[in-house]
Amino acid sequence: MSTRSKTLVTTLAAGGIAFAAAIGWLGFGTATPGASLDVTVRACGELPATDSPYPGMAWVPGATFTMGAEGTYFEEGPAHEETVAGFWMSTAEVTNAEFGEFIAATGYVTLAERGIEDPTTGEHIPGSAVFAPHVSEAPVNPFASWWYFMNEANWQQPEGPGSDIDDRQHHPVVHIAFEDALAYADWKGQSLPTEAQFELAAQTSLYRDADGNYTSNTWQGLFPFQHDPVDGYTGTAPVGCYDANALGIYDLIGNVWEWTQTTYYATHAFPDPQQFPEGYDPNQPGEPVAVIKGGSYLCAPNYCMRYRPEARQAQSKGLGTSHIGFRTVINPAT
Ligand SMILES: [Ca+2]
Ligand SMILES: [Ca+2]
Repeated sequence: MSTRSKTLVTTLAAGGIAFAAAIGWLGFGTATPGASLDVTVRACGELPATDSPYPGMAWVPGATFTMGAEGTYFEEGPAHEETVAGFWMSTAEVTNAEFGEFIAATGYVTLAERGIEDPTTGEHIPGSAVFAPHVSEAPVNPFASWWYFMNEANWQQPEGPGSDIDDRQHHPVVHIAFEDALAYADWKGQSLPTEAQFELAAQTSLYRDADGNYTSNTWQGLFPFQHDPVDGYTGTAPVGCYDANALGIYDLIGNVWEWTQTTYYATHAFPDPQQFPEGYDPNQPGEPVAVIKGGSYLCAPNYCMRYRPEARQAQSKGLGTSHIGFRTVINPAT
């Protein structure tokens, strides 16, 4: 363990509730998470132009649909009727190139670069959560033993110092905290999707097609030990590598999880959300949490079947990771 990581562990042990809740479930150390990433066997072209007044955006017609599901994961229930007005949605996840334009225009510094504040000491610790695949089949912590807080990991060096995005300009940007995604959306004059908007837009997005072909970037093999690049990628893929859905929108399922603006509660029928205005996740009570949607390249049938439109997960607003990105929407004036 590096000196800096030892410092971080010590700091965490003495830290306040919010800081501990934000990253307390992470491991620490000098993992080499980039070792198995980016086995590229699939060629990806430029995304086709959209028939839209907004470049790169597709129209999602308003609808009343069944949101949520029952019988898979508790937090997806209850299934219920939801009505969403029509809106424009980016056909792709925000890429490193696009996020770089935002940074160049504004000088914005992401939360991972500024660092997570330890409320006890006031120290800001730059870094983010990085996935590090396990190398043995020894029993593992069912929640998080493959996640590490990597000092100085951020969107420009996704696996920490020494890594870069030179060859990933068209990959989705990662290590984006909730406030970073909001800042980008504001700069564009757009919004983050709500959970209901995302779920409606993803109704025809598939994990595999009727013939069994992979139509999104997920994990094949036994998570987290064995990762076979059957779908072409073991890390993030450039946006738009897989089939668009019926609306012409890519990667709503898989590649990276995506932030929504919706506050997370542990069920669609949470009894008293007003009591928890910052959301409630029983795995990290007290931590402000938002809903992320769509699953990622780390979702496998044996562990996380969240490559489905109704799947949802809580994410600490104050922490990006190496498998969470976002896209934006435009809501027509009503
Ligand atoms: Ca994959
Ligand atoms: Ca996605």
